[in-house]
Amino acid sequence: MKPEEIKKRFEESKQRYLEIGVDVQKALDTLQEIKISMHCWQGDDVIGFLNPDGELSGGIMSTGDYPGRARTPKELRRDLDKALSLIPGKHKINLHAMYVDTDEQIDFDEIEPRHFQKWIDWAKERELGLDFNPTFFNHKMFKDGYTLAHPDKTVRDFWIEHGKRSRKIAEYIGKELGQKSYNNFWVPDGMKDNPIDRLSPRKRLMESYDEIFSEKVNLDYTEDTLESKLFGIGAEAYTVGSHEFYMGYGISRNKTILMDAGHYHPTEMISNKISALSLFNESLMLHVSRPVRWDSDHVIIMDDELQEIMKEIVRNDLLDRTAIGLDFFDATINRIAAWVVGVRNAQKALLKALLDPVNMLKKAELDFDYTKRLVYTEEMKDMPYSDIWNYFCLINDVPVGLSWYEEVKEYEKNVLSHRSN
Ligand code: RNT
Ligand code: ZN
Repeated sequence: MKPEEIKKRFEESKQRYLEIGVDVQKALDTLQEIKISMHCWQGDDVIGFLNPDGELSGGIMSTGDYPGRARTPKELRRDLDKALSLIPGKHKINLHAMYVDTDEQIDFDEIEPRHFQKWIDWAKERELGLDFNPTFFNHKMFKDGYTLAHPDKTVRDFWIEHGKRSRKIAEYIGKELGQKSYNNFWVPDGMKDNPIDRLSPRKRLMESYDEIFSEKVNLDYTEDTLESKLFGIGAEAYTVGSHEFYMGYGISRNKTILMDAGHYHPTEMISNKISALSLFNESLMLHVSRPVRWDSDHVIIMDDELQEIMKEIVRNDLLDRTAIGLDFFDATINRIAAWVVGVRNAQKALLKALLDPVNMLKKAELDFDYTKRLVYTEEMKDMPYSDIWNYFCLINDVPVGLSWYEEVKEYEKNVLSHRSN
């Protein structure tokens, strides 16, 4: 489509939204400000650079052998640059401790801000934010299914030190980049079969966290978040850090709770949890993911739950209090396409939510006019949001429609296909 055509369609569609009381310009201005935290681990199948020959452990699994996996920080940054050039707006990259960029031989209990300086310089140059995660997997000290909840103090202490250091790094990143670096704690600890003692590991996990968080960090620069889970491969019967554990921990310790869309029972939706949590937590972080029958971390598509999540954030006025991160890893498709589809979908779902006549719908509901609520929400599904989206891409100088895919194919031909995995 030519730019004139895109603009013409935009003007026409804008008019249609106006007729039902929706201010399209306001929606676009809001969307422009929303940062998505794009997870770096889609680019290399969650392997990292600290222990690149190790096995992926901790109950997470990336399947597929599509060529072109990034094998070095340089390759990963190049791939991220490519993906970001096809996504409208300014965003954040979500790093894990295992993505260290250094020639020094270091372990998780030795990491320091300087080991991430190259990432920080790269982000600074591009005005990107960086979020962070301590890595509690892919390592020999992930022992007997445990990290912070291990019965052996030596194991716990190793990971406690790692957790403490990760907070210093996130604080440094936030200060350097002038935007807050969310630091997310997720541990895989659990048991394959039914435990006798469910309580003691949870008590140990709680005490390990208390120790990690006993050191002060500057909250202008970083914020700790805590991610729960229902089960993982090898921890099918029991996960120490369950939802209730983290709800209790987060609320009693004033820590931010992170909800991953794949970490609940199959019919349990995080969209229905956001409003309740928002009453008790100052802020909230999400890992927007797509479970297919289990926590499979598929690329997010424009399904009902993605739209419902974004609607909840928009309708409840939670944009300023919700950090939106993505979490999926598919190694059966082009990894850059996976990022682009995922981030663009997150943005499109947000745009759709922003283009709803929310005030009118809220009023209809308060008036018990559920007929009107149903009629309008169904009609909204036929509204031409894609004309607004295309215009948003145009003014952000990124490819409109399918043309981004051509660029990814070019990149695959020229760059990715020359990598041996
Ligand atoms: C695992 C969690 C966690 C990880 C990343 C790599 O089940 O979802 O968020 O995916 O930390
Ligand atoms: Zn997650």
